Amino acid sequence: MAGTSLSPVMAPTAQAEDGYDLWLRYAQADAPRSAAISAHATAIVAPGTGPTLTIATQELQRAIAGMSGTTPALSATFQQGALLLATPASTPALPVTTDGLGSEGYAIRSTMIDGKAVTLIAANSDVGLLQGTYNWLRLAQSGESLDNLDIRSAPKIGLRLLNHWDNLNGTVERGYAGQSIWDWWRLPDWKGPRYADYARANASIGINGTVLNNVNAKADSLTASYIAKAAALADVFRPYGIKVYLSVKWTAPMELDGLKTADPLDPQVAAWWKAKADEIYKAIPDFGGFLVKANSEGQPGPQDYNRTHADGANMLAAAVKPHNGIVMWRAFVYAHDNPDDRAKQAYTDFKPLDGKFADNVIVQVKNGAIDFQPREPFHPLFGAMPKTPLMMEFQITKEYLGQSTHLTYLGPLFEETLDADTYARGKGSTVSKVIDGSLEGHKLTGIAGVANIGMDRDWSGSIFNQADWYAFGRLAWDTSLSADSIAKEWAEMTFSPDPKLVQPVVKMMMGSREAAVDYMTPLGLAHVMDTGHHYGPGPWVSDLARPEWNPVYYHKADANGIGFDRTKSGSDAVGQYAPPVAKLLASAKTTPENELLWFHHLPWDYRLKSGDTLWDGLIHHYDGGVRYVTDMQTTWASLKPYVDAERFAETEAFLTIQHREALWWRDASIAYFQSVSKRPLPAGSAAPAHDLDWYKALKFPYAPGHN
Ligand code: GCV
Repeated sequence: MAGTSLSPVMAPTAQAEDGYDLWLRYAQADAPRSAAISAHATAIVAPGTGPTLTIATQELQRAIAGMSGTTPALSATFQQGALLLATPASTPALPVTTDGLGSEGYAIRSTMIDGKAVTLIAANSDVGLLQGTYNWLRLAQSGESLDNLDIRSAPKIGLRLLNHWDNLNGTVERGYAGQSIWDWWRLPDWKGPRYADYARANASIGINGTVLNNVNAKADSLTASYIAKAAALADVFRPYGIKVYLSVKWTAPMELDGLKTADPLDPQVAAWWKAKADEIYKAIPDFGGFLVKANSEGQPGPQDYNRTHADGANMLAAAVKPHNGIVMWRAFVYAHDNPDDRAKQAYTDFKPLDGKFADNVIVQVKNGAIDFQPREPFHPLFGAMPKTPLMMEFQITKEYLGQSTHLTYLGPLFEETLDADTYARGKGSTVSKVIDGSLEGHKLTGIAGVANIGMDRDWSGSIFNQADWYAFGRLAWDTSLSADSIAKEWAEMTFSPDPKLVQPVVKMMMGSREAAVDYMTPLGLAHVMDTGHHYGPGPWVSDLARPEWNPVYYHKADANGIGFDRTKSGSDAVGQYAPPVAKLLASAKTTPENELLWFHHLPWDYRLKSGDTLWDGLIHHYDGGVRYVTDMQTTWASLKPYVDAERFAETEAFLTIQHREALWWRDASIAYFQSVSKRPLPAGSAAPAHDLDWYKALKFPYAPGHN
């Protein structure tokens, strides 16, 4: 019944604000909000006590207790103000239809039942009820009205996955939040509490699958012992509606069982994978399927046997098909012996394979054609393979965007790509419509984010990096959400709904990625990061074995100008886009200025829209990026009264690092480009603090995340 006092088991623990609770803090609300929450949750009525429903009801009790101080009881009967969870099976005469909600969607409605005003959360499944529960809690936490609710929500994208680049030895490739959270060594016997907390956080934002291991995979993850470990995790995640998937190494049949070949058309190879799939499904009946990085950056693959990516994917697809499994085949490929523009190679390899993939294969494409740069134009494969389901791969971990310490909110980056118009079927053919299947009528749909999660107490390496995980999940569930509204609800839940805090926080978040673009890679520059670890600037690097590993390959700066000519007079990468897009990109004048040097090599005197020369404009962007970080420092300092001491201090310290490093980026980049352009700095722009050799001499052999 309402008003039951807080049981010791459910009491929020008195712990430091170390970020462990993410956006699920359920801190005590102010009096009006607390009263509203109590009044709308006088009791909880749920249709059973299965594991998923138990998670939902315990989450409600814990949250409501935390926010209002009272724990609503579980009740079998309706009462005024109850929260009612129901499916058509549990409550045949539901006052709301669940048609169209699928197996994960939900409806929330304020309604009357038996003459009592209640809040109904309805869905077709327990997982849908859990999703509806999290939505209601989002409203309660962020201070939204709980009256007159009438919400319907169902995801358009089927596979909403995290990709962990976690290695079996506990390290994380491109991980900046500590060691892997998978304790492979002590699994399957020891399933620490963090696994359920991980599943809970993911479920709360609608993520429904996780690829446990690095795409640079070890064959060992397919041995019986590692399958048992993956199965143990699957058991923890299942009630949260989360499936597990594995990355596989192409040569696993050779490495594990001594087969002479990994040729996908060899019957023994196919039989090996079929037997392996059967073995996995015996241990994990709802196993999701395989993710494959093949013939990319030294990984083996079907091309080693003169077979195509489709040959490889289809062979694996046949192995998992009897179990309803899928194969996610990555299109992140570029070859050491291919002299063509790296940005063109994935399209060149995959476009001819359109229509050749089995129906349980989905091709996983990075948001841009190079590699998760601070800004990339959308990948030309989106819209170019109408007969093939394509899924998006975003990078949540910030390999190229300041790693753990820079505050660079990725919501705008995700949104920009999802909203980009491919023109594949005329205006309005957005990337979102490609990946949600609506453009070409595909049923198999997906989106993946390379996780930023590790053993750090705050999970993601910083409080603000949590927002990137959050934004990924929310956009995966509903690509029509705005980065701005997501930042707002994240800030409300992570800190407090007080507008005096939320408005400035959202403002600084929303401009922060653009600021990083400005101090790292303005005007469409890309991949000027230092070698290997990708931490900090290295635009001068020109001595690596493969041309496309060198930053000079990407910016092509010389005494006359800068930029990569990808028009017809250059690599003609623009020709890979649909004609209306290609036409715009063919001319510097019609190319969006923030992608200018991605597509064009231009003289230093080229006039930007601002009236600046390209050289002066470049410097002004570097200056603007640093200035933004200074402004974020000022804003954050003003928020001290509204933030707990721990999280305030961490963010303050990280902004100090970011400021120092933004300046380093600016100064090192200017020192280098000036050594090439020989031009004076525009009036008002300070000279770099050191000479170029000083920046070149900086080395970071122990920077994290680099295998
Ligand atoms: C997992 C980039 C990263 C690599 C990563 C690769 C990929 O090259 O630097 O660490 O490898 O992308 O996406 O496969």
